[in-house]
Amino acid sequence: MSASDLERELADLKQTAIAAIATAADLDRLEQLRVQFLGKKGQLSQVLRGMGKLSTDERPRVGARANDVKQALQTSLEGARNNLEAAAIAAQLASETLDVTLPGVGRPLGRKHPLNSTIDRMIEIFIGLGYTVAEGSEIETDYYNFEALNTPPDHPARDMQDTFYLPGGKLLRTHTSSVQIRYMERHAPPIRIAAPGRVYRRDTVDATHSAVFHQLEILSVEEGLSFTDLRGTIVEFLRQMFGTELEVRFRASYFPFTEPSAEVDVRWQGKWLEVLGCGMVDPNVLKAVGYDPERYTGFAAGFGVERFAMVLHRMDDIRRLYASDLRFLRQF
Ligand code: 2NL
Repeated sequence: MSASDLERELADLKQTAIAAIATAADLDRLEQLRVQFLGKKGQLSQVLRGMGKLSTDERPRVGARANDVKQALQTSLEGARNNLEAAAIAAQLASETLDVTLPGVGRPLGRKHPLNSTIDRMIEIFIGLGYTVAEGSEIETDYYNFEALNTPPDHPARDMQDTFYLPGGKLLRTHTSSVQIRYMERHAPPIRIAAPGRVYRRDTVDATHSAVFHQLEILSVEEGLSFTDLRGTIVEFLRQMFGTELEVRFRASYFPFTEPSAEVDVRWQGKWLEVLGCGMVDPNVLKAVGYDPERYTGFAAGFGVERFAMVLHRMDDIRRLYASDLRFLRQF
């Protein structure tokens, strides 16, 4: 092949290659074209192989032309690659575009159930009075629910606290006193604890009774505690709960685990309303957990959480608290 034939071939190669590169639809196709034209066995190499037969004065000229073609193709390939990459990014951006002006998906905030907010309010007050929160299992043994609380099997108070019995002698706790018994077994006096939680009674359900309800009990044991300390604690708690001007009345009562015992009423909307029971811890209870009743005295009180929630929010029926009716619950 003559030098001019080779030069024509180079010119043709340049033209076809640039046309093909310009129409490449993607990067894979572009790589194919690069191999086809510039690869080791590509078309440019083939043309260069024909240069061996040229004379020494023709060779540099044709060689320079070949280099020009090579550079033109490289420039063209690079430009095409840049364009295709930019187009790919633009396409991805377009397909993933978010319209930030669209209205969002509403995620309404929940709120505390009125029973939990009542428990929280009660606990806050007792924490302010130096109490620690203690919790425990809803499944208990007869010992921790009754016997350690001075309530042996034949005790008449068992009738009022009949509960749900489980296989293996277990039962559902009738008060959170069992948590306090377990706490005393593990801690030496002085102690001050508040035990909130769910409790159970075998009870017929009506507007003011539920077989499942909530209680908060407090217990304080140390040297020298008297009924005065109990009274001061209860009055302070009730004033923080209901208001500073509150009238409070203590009436003598009976519980198996306290002696003496009292029930407490508050003057609320013109009527005396019973809100809790309390008393000095019976020495038998202290003995059962290994405390020395000659050295230590204690007081305890039990509050019905539903009772407090109903009085504070003027609810007419305890069952509303368990019905999960948002039209009702959203009010609190
Ligand atoms: C009520 C009021 C009360 C207690 C609970 C208690 C707990 C221990 C020791 C002594 Cl560990 N007492 N709790 C005391 C008096 C009243 O609850 O109406 N209960 C049926």
